[in-house]
Amino acid sequence: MSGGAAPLGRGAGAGRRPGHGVGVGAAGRGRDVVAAAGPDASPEGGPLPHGGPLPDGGPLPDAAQTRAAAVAVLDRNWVGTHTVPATGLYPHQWSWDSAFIALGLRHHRPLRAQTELEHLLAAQWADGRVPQIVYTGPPDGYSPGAAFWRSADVPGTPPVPTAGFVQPPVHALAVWRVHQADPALSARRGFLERAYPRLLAWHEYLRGRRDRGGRGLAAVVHPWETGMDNSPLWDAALARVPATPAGRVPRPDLAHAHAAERPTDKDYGRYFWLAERYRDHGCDDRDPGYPFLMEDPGVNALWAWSEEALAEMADALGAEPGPHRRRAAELTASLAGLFHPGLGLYTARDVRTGELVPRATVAGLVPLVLPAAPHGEEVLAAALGPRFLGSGARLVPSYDATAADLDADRYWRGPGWFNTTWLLVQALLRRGQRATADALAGQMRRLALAHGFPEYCQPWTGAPHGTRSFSWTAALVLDLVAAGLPSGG
Ligand code: 9WN
Repeated sequence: MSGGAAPLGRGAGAGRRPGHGVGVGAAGRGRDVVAAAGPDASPEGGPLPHGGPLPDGGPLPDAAQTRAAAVAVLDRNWVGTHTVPATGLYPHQWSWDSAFIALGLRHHRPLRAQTELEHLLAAQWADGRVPQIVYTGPPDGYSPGAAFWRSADVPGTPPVPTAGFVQPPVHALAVWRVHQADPALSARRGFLERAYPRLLAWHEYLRGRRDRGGRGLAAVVHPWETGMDNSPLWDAALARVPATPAGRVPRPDLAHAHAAERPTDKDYGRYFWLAERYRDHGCDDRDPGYPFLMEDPGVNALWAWSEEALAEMADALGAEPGPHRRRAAELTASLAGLFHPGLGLYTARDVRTGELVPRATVAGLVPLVLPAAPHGEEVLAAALGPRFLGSGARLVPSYDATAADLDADRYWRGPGWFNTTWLLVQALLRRGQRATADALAGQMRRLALAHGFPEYCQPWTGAPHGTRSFSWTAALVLDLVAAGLPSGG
């Protein structure tokens, strides 16, 4: 085990690398003591065997104590109709956050879980899109806010102000699991009956308006739509996008999180330019000159998984499940087009150039949630190998541990997130990899409780980053505890 500090000789915050087997007991050593490794270094012991253990994380905190702490976060962030991701940094309702939050809330307060999803779905646009953000908090609490989007000016928008973009379609999965948590309550309230047609329209929007590449996959029009804002997957495409000058881009986020952990001003200038262009074209997806169109493996895999959930719902409602099963299978098969043979995992395709982006990110592992994903064994090996868990990470790194431009502290360019780690736990369970799923679930529970449910962590030291009391961290930990993960916990 390496334990000493090793300066990296690059810019502060850039390129921090995992040490050999850093993991257990490394939490608390601090963010500057991660050992350096050369660009070609691979962690001691190489890739984990399938089902092999992650570093032992020490004793597991008590389940009842964990549950109580997670519930306290969710109760604090509940605002009567939905849960904010975090007070301060994210004071409105976010789309995929609410789906993850509902997955945890269902164990604690099923009525609240239903209400959470209903509040989001009530903000659906007439064209079927479920918006990235429903603005309900203070007008100047987040940027871009309701005044930026002026959604009321667009025909077919709901009475409540929303963003024009969307986020990954994990909602049908959430609705189905929330229903299953309390079918009697769901039946009494007509929860499933009311949600199902909205989910159909949502998936129809993706199919009808977003298959911009003609390959049967949805394209995103902004990094925010993937939920993985500053992932290295977007760098090359963003480089073609003009930037709104920094003076016109408010950054209230920097009052709540350290600038070294958030996207840069340069990124934000381009995010705003794209958002302004999209808004100024009436949020119409047919803008022919729009410069950013990407097929993301995470978004499309979650869509396929949600399509499977729609089939279950159709069955329960006496509707026809067959079309959903077919679409789930077609979507899953279409993911083959995003497989990068050199990296051995999925990546994004730039619809404008037709090229696959040669970067290994956690989005490329998300299709593992689909048992029939093409190249599944290879991608599983990548997940367990030196770029990800085989690096000794405690949460799945958001970016390739062996990449020269890894930044272990900055948002989606290295840190481990609890939702993507939870997704990998689900994938491992669906693939019979119980031991590894247990080990990851244990790390999630330890880090969440030790650090007050952080937004994300340095994956090798476990040092917490971003905001604290983050709702989906609490909700997904609650889900693990309810599912008895890790085994015997
Ligand atoms: C932009 C709310 C959201 C998450 C995203 C995460 C972050 C927003 C931001 O916070 O994105 O949507 O301001 O950075 O990247 O996944 O949904 O928690």
